[in-house]
Amino acid sequence: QTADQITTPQHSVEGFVQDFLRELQFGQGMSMSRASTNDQYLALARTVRTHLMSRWLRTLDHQRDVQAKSVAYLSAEFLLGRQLGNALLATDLEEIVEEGLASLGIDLQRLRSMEKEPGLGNGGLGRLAACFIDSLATMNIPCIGYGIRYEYGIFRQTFVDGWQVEKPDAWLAQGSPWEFPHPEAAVTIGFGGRTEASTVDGRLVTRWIPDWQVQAVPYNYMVPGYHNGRVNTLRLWSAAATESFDLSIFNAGDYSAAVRAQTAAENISKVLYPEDSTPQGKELRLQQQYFFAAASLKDFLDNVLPEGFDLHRLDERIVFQLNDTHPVIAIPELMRILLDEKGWDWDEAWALTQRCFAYTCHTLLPEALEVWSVELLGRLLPRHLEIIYRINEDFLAEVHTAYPDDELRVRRMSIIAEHPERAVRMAYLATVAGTKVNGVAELHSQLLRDKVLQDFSEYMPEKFTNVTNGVTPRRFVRLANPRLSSLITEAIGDGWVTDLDRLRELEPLAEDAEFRRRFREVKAANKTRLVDLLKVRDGIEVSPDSMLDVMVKRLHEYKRQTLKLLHVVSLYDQVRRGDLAASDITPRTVTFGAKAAPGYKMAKQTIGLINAVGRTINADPVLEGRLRIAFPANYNVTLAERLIPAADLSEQISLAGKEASGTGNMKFALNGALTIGTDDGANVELRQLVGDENFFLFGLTEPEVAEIVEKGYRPTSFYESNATLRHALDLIASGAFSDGDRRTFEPIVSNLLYEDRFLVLADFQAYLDAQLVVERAYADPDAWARSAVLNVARSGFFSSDRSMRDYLDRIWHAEAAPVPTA
Ligand code: 26W
Repeated sequence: QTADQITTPQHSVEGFVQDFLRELQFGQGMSMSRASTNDQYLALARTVRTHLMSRWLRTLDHQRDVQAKSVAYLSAEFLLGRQLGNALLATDLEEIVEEGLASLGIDLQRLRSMEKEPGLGNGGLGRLAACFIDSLATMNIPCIGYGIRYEYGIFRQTFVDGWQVEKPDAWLAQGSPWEFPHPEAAVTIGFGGRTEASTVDGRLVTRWIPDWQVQAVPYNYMVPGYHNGRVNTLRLWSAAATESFDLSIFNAGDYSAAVRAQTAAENISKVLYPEDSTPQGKELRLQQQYFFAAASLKDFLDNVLPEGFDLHRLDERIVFQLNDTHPVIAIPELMRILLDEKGWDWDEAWALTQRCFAYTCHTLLPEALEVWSVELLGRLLPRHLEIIYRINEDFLAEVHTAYPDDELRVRRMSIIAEHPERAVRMAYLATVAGTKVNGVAELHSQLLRDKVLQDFSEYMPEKFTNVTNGVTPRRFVRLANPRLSSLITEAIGDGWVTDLDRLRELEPLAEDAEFRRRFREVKAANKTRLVDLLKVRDGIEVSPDSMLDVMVKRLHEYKRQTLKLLHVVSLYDQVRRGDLAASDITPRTVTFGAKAAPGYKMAKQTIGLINAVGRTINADPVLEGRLRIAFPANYNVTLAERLIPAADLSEQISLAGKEASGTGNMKFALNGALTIGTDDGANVELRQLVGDENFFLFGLTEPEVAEIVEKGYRPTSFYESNATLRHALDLIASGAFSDGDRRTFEPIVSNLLYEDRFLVLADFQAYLDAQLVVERAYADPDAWARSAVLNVARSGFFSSDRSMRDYLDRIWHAEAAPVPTA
């Protein structure tokens, strides 16, 4: 039976109600009267997904028929967010479903709130992957996302006495209607063991004999394009014990050992590593990386490519995009397949491999660049280590020829680091093997070329390029901000949802008083919606009449949540001292959302401090109605979708030269918040687009930072010369926020005073000054609204559709393949 013969469900209220009731009874096994809200949600999800199914099958058939080039996006993280809303949007079912459910006395919003978001990512990198696959589907580009189906995603954050306590995220526990397991399509992945060289017909052949294996079971997810009939696939791998492995032990009579082996195998996809930017070098993490990289390659070569396909032309059919270094082990894996399994010679295999991969770097922090010790890599993947050695040997010989008198340079460029231990530099491997290396914002790409990978960019400048990040307007405007979406659509039509540059057409409306009034109404309504949510979700009371000042992102020193906090503490301190009348403070709610990596001490301390300051300030009657801190726990995609549309002020205050891009910055601007920010990451491009007068810039520039650090930075000099700063720091040190206990936050204070790697103290005064400019601007709500409208109108560049266009033009060279509608 072909996809065309499959009947599509009816796109009508009556049809939907029938399908829903059928799912509830025959799928879920529940009558209307006995069904729980979760039963109803599951039945709804299954009903909605049937609408995507025929498109999915048709997409697959079409792919097989036209054989267009595909993009394989390899990523250890896909931070998808909830699926239901997106599926309703893609299928244009929102209104039908809302009406149909209402006729049964069911509230759609209530069912939506049942969905646990798949938190299969840490932050920016994982969310970017999710935005990219959304855009590719919407742009009709054949793409398959490959990753890991973690049984536990990013931990659920709770606060106990203001300190972060992590709880497991059992996102699969209540059923997962959006995934399709395919145990019959599992592939076997080997680990450990040894290699064996022999001569066959006068040729040297090497074989890898692994000593243990696991099964990789694919789980498919639908990635629907917006209103275009395409549904791409996201394939996430889950680990399971191999049958033969179990059986051998079982036959030996040790049943318990067999079960233990099963558990060991399943550990590989058990949990997402919650470290963001600080690789731990853990063996299990390398297992995860090889597990999904190898399964994905094998899947593509054996199952996606048509039978009998000539592998020499592989690069005409696929490009493997490496999302940071996590999947880079796929490079020696492809070499191994071509050399050891297909019998190619080295040059042939290497030439092809170099055409099939491209690498995106997402960081600038030297400590975030992943290395794997030779000892570990050799133990877990002995054949891959041999291949990496050979790649390095050939490459260094080439470099030596190019720079015969520069032995130092040759050593610097080695894929194998010698100190502090012998280790493989994954970023170097990716750079040497890939067609292209890209940074994620103009400044970041420049710094990659000039600093992090300088030797490489000098040797092969043509490989280096930039693709500035973007975010999907479907989820982050259309779904998250229905009121703003309606206002925009009313003004310029709905074409902006897939062509975000058209937001430019709003520019003249910034001068239209009536439009500004309605824009402010939208913002106010979004705030009220958020205030209601925070009350129910966290028991936090927020005034809808204050400026909503928002800093949401992972907790990291370079992002400088402490700078934001010092601003709040100094306002509080000035009021306490009588230097500032509380009535002169612009009413603000400073809202934080941030998870700290569980092992990151300083970050967890900072969370404790934010909550402690919040407890004190929020209880102070003098500041009532003037200054509040809100710190809802467990910031995630779902909360972001509510918070961002309500924000007035977006905090993007990383130390210049440290934030590769940022993507939250884009989401806020598109939802009409103004940004206070440093000249860092994509802020640079944002400010150029929206105009200096609509952006609150402050702080050192990257070259200034480099110079200060070069000369020797002394944070105490700022402490000594700035009384406001001194008072704020002293107040924290005095125990004012820790029941008089001076030790509680001592590590934060001494870190700032004696180390301050990210120049918080150096930028403090500039930040305070900029906040005064913010207050003056906010005092004129109509002028503020004009700037906010201009931010929306001029940020269309930050659509991930545009990012995809750039990747297609500069790196992938793939084309749209529209799926014919039935
Ligand atoms: C544990 C090792 C490790 C190392 C780096 C884990 C995760 C990383 C990521 C590269 C960190 C990350 O998410 N980087 C962010 O990527 C976003 C998307 O490009 C950028 O917008 C952020 O600026 C960057 O910090």
